[in-house]
Amino acid sequence: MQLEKYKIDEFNYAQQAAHTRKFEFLAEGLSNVEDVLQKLVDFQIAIPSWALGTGGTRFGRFSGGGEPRSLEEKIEDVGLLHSLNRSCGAISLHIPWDIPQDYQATKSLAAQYGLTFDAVNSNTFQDQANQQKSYKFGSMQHTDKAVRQQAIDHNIEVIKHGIALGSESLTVWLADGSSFPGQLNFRKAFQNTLESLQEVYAAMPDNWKMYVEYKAFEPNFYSTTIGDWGQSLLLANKLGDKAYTLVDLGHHLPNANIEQIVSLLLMEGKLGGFHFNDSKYSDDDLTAGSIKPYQLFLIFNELVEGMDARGMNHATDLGWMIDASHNLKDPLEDLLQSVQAIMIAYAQSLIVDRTALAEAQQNNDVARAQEILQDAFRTDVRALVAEAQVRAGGASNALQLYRQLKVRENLIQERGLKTVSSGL
Ligand code: LRH
Ligand code: MN
Ligand code: MN
Repeated sequence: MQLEKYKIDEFNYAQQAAHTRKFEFLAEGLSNVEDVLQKLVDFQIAIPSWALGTGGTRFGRFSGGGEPRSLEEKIEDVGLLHSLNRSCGAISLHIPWDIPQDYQATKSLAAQYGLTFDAVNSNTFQDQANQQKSYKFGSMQHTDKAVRQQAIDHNIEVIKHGIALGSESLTVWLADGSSFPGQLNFRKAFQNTLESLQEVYAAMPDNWKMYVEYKAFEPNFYSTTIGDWGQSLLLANKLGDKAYTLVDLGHHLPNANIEQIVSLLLMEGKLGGFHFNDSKYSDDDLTAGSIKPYQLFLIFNELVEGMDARGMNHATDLGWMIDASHNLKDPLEDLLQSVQAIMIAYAQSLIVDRTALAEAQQNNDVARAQEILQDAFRTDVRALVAEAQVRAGGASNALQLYRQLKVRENLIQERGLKTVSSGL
């Protein structure tokens, strides 16, 4: 489905009076509006190719219809999202769920929609049909060198796909671990993982980054070999300058202080990227900002503070991605909501009075420090985000326009009601 620009312009025109009123009221109270707007325009969040179809749980899956049936249709879906909000200009592929057949054609299709290829993701947590060795007892940690080699070769293959598409990073998430005490020698598992990663690292071009993603538990329930940011950082440090820790918001034990983790990883120059989602219990993969919006804001507050302190470019120096799953909602609607929640948290963190906050911290003025943060968090910045997206060529309310244009109904017409997208 093509989304013509005039439809966005017509929509914005109809909304203009109401939007301008809200924006001007908000802008009046801010000292750095133009700077914030430019940062919001520049900020892009990658969409994972596996989040475009209905996910599921191990108990069931209820397809919503009109799901993308191919990589081309996935690119088309991300293109739709990007033309609506101008904030998701990249797609992230999971191999072998999505294998490009013709690199040039895939690249030029993406370019038509203004999309680039973000991190490529390897998959050694499932056995594929034509696979020689099984990952049942792990991949890079495995006791059998042949299994480890298979995992290494797969990752090198993924890098090759990425190079051909113009990606510049590899995300490695391993399901490796153990489900029962005694099953694993922790030290050997870690050493095997390190050695395997070293071989993959050596195959990466110099301008590439490796993101080492950690996760506390699942699918293993006793130990995970890269289970927390300490284990990931240890690996990243041993691997070298091109290796970083990747934070997925759903991968922590309950009540973890993720904003503090972010701050220290930034301090060490070892924060690589993000997988955004939200959760009530653990890796629920819910819409970003839907359960704990204050936490999302506090994380962005540390990101902005830490990146500014190191002179980093917010838009380009870290990898930003959504990693979510949709069991109930239309995946495209859900992704629009996630992007918006991320943009709102980012905008709020950009309007924090940093000088006043530093002063309050220096003076141990706890109440004042809290007020400063909550002032920003309680500011309704939606018109600011909308203004940035309109300036970038998007709609002032992407979700509303998505519904108005009956995008899902059109996709069902085109693709059918019973479609199944590859992924989780
Ligand atoms: C693991 C994870 C990881 C995978 C994705 C499908 O829970 O977050 O990033 O690649 O989900
Ligand atoms: Mn993830
Ligand atoms: Mn996850």
